[in-house]
Amino acid sequence: MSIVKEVEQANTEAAHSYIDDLFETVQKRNPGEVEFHQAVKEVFLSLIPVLAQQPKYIEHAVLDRLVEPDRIISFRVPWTDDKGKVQVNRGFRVQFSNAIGPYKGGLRFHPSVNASIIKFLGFEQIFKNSLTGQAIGGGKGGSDFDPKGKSDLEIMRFCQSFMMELSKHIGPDTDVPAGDIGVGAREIGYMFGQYKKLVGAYEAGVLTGKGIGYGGSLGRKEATGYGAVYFVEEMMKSVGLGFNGSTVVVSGSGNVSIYAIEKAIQLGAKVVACSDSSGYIYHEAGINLDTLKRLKEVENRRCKDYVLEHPDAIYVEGCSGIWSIACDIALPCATQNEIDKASAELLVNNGVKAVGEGANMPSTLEAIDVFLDNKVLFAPAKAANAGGVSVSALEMAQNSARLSWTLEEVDTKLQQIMHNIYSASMKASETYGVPGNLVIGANIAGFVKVADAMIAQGV
Ligand code: NDP
Ligand code: 2IT
Repeated sequence: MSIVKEVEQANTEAAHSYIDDLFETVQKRNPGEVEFHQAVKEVFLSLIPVLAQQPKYIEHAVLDRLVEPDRIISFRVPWTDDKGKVQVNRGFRVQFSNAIGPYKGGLRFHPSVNASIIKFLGFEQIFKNSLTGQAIGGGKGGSDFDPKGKSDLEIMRFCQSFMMELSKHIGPDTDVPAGDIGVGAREIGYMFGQYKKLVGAYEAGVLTGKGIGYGGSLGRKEATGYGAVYFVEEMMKSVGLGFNGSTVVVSGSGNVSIYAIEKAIQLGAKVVACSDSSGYIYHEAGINLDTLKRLKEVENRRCKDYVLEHPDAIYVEGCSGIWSIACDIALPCATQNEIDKASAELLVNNGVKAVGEGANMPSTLEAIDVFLDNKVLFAPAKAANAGGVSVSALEMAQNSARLSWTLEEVDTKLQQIMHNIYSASMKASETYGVPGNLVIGANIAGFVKVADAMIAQGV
């Protein structure tokens, strides 16, 4: 064994034991936070090659610092429902890292929201945002508020109360929230209105995903779904495949799913299934996007109702069965851990060629292994769904410059950003000896920029 190899081997062992010890600390310090542990574990395992080659990251305790958020804000959100009854929810904002820019990341309103969920999302956002090449740090927030079945006025009162506290911690150069599950343009509008009133100034860049008429960016609504499809298309092109002529399954039927479906159809694919948390629809002839958009974006109805208008489609109760449908491309765009090992095996056995994660952490670690072991082209969330936050950063840029770009300008920039993310992730995978492994490549490419900034800025 050459001296170089021996040094490398020793460093790899050092990296392994550093990661093992630190992961144990993370588990002890954050008991029961299983989603946060999962997100940290994936990043840690991916970083072993770079830690082995660049011991400076261990010496400067970069990861020890990164797993501890700058701060976690947790607060009471009292509001009155339409019956005049007082309701209390819990709000969160986790400001993880501002090493390369103001904290940036969405707000999620869903009954499952807790510290673990917000921390996993905030931790991943650090690396995702770095990958975009834009100057944005990592953060995330939300509430266990359940928007389902709430009236418009209840949503407004909740958003106003949520912003009463959140407003103390955010600002265009401090922390810039946006949407996520359960938070779209309506909720951002109510929160922006309240923020404006509280600070007494028109700080357009404090939130992104705003309505087009008051500082929002054209193309933000479409950005995550379109971006994911652009990314998967480029990944598939590298082996002579693509969306054209492919059969696609997309889980979820919210913001990310709808625009992933739209772009996939535009590229010549047939999208045969989508879902909500109650069940999924299978339409062999191809999902009718006009119907789906009207049901979901205008009428706020359920997937089940789609078959009333398309009797040749079928509806099945329970959302996880969607992965039993044979497809060339699977785009999980609903929520975390929606594809487990068994679902991944089903997809592989049915011949899936590519998987693109539109949602955050939709595949369990075991599911990712199944895809990689079976040579399925796999586009990890931090890379594939970064289009949303990228256009959010473009919205911030437009707000600062007090101008608005056309849809074509924004879309061209989005395509370029997704291409850059793909190239950077591929390049990192090659540099660190795992060519084509985009999980490792994306994590390393995102990490290096943040880590170098942290070292440059001192402890
Ligand atoms: P939406 O609220 O618009 O839609 C969410 C969709 O997923 C709905 O169809 C919802 O069904 C379904 N869903 C949510 N939770 C569950 C669950 N626990 N089990 C099964 N289905 C569920 O959210 P988005 O489309 O904005 O977000 C979807 C995913 O994409 C999330 O993981 C989010 O973090 C991620 N993401 C979003 C970005 C954005 O710009 N919006 C950017 C990057 C990532 P139902 O209506 O029944 O609840
Ligand atoms: O997970 C995500 O990247 C988002 N929900 C979008 C965040 C943003 O700031 O646009």
